[in-house]
Amino acid sequence: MIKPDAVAEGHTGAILKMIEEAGFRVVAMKKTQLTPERAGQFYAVHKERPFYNDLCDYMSSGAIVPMILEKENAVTDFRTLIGATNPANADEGTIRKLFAKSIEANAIHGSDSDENASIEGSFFFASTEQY
Ligand code: DGI
Repeated sequence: MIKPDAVAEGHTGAILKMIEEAGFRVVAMKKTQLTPERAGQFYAVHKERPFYNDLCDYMSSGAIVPMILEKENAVTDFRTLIGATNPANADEGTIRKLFAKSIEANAIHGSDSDENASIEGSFFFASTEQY
């Protein structure tokens, strides 16, 4: 998911180019916006964290571009491509190093397991939107 800061600043195309050049196939993609309630559902795992309310406000502050991506070792390879959560710790050449503004407005989300990728894919896309 390309996050509100990166979409608002016009980085969607550049990020998509990096994703495709890294060998990922786009199975589904759209532009949409979350309500704070839906952002809260998406990040429910962080409900008890001190940054949860700010995260929900930020994630619903503008348009996002969710995608389902396919590749061998997709979860691991995508997390390598996006870099560390805090852009200050992200490796050179990663999406977060290039485009993230802060630990919260960090440009992009990637699922952390195959199981969560499936859950998060279904959160945004019907099966008839996946090709
Ligand atoms: O999987 P990640 O997005 O790399 O990281 P995560 O699942 O640990 O956290 C989800 C999001 O929550 C992260 O992209 C940005 C936000 N976040 C995580 N840790 C902090 C944070 N936001 C703030 N303000 N402070 C944090 O320590």
